[in-house]
Amino acid sequence: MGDVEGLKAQLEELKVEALTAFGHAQNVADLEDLRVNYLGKKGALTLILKGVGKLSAEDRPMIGQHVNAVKDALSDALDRVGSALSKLAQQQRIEAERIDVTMPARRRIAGVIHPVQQGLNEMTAIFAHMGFDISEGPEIEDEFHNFDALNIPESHPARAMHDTFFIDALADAPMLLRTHTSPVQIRTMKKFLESGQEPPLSVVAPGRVYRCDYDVTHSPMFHQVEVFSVDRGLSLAHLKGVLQHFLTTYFEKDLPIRLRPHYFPFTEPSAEVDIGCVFCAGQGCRICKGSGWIEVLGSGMVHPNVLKAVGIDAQAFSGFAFGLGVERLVMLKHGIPDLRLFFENDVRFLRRMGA
Ligand code: 2NM
Repeated sequence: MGDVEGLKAQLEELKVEALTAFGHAQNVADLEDLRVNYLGKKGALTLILKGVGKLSAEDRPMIGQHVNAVKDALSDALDRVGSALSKLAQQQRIEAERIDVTMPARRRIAGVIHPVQQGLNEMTAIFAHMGFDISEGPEIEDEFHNFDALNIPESHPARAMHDTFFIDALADAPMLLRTHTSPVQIRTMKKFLESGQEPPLSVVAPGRVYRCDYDVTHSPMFHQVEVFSVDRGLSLAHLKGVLQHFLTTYFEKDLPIRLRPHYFPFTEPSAEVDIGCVFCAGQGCRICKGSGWIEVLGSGMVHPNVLKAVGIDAQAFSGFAFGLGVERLVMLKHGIPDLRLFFENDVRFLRRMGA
């Protein structure tokens, strides 16, 4: 009988101890450890159960009931504490992962189109709308396409080494960085004729060009847009009409233009083209040096030697052509004071100009 009372007391003590321990469990893992300690195969309750075997046959059922009652009580407690702990853990996770949807979004840093590229695109689009084809070509050229075909003689100062970047100037067929985009015009005309077609042909050639020139108003790399049109009966009047439309469209302003006689090897006659000063509306200011006019590009009627070089009958056809510096026109349009701003890539400038 003493054994029975002893076991009962042990069971009661174990129950109190286990329930207290469950109540102090901090998380589900701790609780699982406790379950193994008390109810597992080598747990405290199982140990006590082994003592039951030594009891007499009539004592055993009573103690068995007690053991089962303690087991049930502990199991119930484990379930309750377990679900409370996992609910708590979930709440903590939700709290930790909470997102404040009212926070301002992080700003996406998007690039902008460089103002020179933007100008190039705008200018090219104006000619494309007039029906000109857009043509591009290599930046590394030979002397034929860059000079000879354009009626620029061997002796011309532009061909000198100090004006042109030659690649192996002493080679039999020296290559060079194109000094204008006119060689693209030459290539386009040749290809057009070789395909068996006849003018009219109207082309705009935008792109990078290179000259040995580096000061406040010159960069060794800059951008050009060159334009030409070949057909029967083209005259200076067609040239002036296209220029007038282009310049008023690009500057978004009704501008007066004038052609001043000039000389280029590849056009005859040749003219420099002025617009009424965009800064003083022709009144005369520091920028236009009091003249009321600003020079914007060079132009002329394509020289018969150029037409002949590509195989066009210069008796039957005539053409007009002009070329402009993109940086210079973009500066005039936006009042940009210094060419170097285009090449320093200060993001404050680029972003302010950017589209
Ligand atoms: C200029 C001025 C005048 C020009 C000539 C040609 C070509 F290939 F058709 F002969 N393209 N561009 C030209 C004419 C360029 O730049 C100041």
